[in-house]
Amino acid sequence: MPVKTWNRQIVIGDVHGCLEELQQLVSNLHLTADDEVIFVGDLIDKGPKSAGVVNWLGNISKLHSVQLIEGNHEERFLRWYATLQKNPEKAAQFAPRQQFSELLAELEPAGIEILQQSRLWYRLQQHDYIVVHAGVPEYMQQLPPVYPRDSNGTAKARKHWYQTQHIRYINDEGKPVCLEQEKPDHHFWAEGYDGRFGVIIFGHQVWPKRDGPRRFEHAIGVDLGCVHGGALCAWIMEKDGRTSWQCVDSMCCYQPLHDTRQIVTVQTPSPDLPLPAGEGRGEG
Ligand SMILES: [Mn+2]
Repeated sequence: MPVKTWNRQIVIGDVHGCLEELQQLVSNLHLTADDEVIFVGDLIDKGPKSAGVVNWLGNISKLHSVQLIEGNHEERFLRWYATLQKNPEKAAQFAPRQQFSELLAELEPAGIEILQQSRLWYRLQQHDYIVVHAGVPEYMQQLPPVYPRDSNGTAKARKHWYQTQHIRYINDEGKPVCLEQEKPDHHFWAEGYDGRFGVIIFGHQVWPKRDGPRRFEHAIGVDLGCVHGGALCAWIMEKDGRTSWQCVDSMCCYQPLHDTRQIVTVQTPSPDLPLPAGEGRGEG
């Protein structure tokens, strides 16, 4: 089957239940049948309307081409949901099972369906870009299978799957470190990424909204912390390779960012890095 030539491919950052902001952003984008929208993952949790976001997406995916990357929050929910169907007793031991039950009760079939179709990564076929939720560690030589539940076979594939959904900092041995255990000599994964899989568009890590999407040499972070009072960001790739971005400011801070380490100061200043050809600033 020939690959469709998209007029625009649009990557939207972590929504975390911010339905009104999402609807405003998508309305501002004036989507046509020649646009494809890719969600970087973490549609749910933290914010006010997780089920509303998923149901709304389930519905617009009937009108538009929508791809959903599985974030760590979707992964947790889908793991609970799969367990619930096979072994309800075991599912009852999951941590926020009450929250998951409430979400499930509100989800429409189209919403569950779109969550179950989510994938680990997506390649923008016309361009050398891929979208993942969190990133890739330096040691990873090959991307894991596109559909995470195909990774059941090997422990290595499962580890790689987990890393693409969780990675933030890397130690001097090139190994990912947990959120609570960073030290000053650890670096953010995208600082050392050599572009082996193409330019990576990622979410998961919150960047200050005033600067727009955070650029690295071979990666761009698009989570501007909407649920934390920042902005919801759309990064846009045009057919001819030009890029831009648009944002909608958060209507309120639904969840304060207690852990200031989640807004990181990366030592490498991004303005010194070469921008991809034709890179342009969008409206803020
Ligand atoms: Mn995340």
